[in-house]
Amino acid sequence: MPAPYPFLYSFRRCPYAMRARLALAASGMVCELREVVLAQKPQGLLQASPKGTVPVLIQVDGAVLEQSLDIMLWALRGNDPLHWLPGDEASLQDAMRWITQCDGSFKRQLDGYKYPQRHGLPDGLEYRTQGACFLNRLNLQLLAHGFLAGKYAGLADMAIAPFVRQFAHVDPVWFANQDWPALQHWLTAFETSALFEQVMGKYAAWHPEQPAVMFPTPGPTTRQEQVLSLEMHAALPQGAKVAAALCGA
Ligand SMILES: N[C@@H](CCC(=O)N[C@@H](CS)C(=O)NCC(=O)O)C(=O)O
Repeated sequence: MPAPYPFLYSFRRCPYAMRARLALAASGMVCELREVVLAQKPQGLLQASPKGTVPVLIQVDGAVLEQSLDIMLWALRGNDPLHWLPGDEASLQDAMRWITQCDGSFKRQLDGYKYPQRHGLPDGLEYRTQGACFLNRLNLQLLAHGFLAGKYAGLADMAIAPFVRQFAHVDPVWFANQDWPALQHWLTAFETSALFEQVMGKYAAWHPEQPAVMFPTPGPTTRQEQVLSLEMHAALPQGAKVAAALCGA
């Protein structure tokens, strides 16, 4: 008999798992959440996806999605009430370019900044400087448009914000002191959103005997989230709006 719901193997603090949960919560596609301890991965996860990373989503027919972006696209193609999916091919390619940069060079810089000792370095400052280039570009895009996706938050914003959050949290004082008003505002709006709260619930590590934990838990209505998006745009700092105008937004 097929499973009644997809299973999502997830890890609360993993930015890839966060982006998957964000899309699932936005879409309302219900699944059974299995919180993973990375040091003790469940057999079911490794059988479905031997590469052993999270998130992994197992659909009711047994098909396996083992990349966070694929899980986002699957959820949003199933239901996209917040219109996160880009409306045309060119916008989708734009979003994919941002996400590819985030998952490639920026993720390496983030890891080097967080864990310099793994690279034999006394500190992560060189990686921080490199990562700041990507953040500068994000800030300019946000100044010009409000969101990476344009006027409202979309796929690129939600795929990338969890990684920017990690970068900011390495040294919050340094991050706050950078001249990135739009980026700082965007990140604060993300971290204080009802949607973020909804996807950051804490769960004990999954074990096979436990009752199913369903995700998403009831959260903000579509309408509330849309209002939030509007507020996020309207609340851009004055300087950012002027700069956005100058950039031709
Ligand atoms: N390309 C994968 C990357 C996922 C990934 O690297 N997840 C990390 C956690 S943030 C992981 O599971 N690492 C395996 C481990 O630490 O054992 C995706 O987009 O889903």
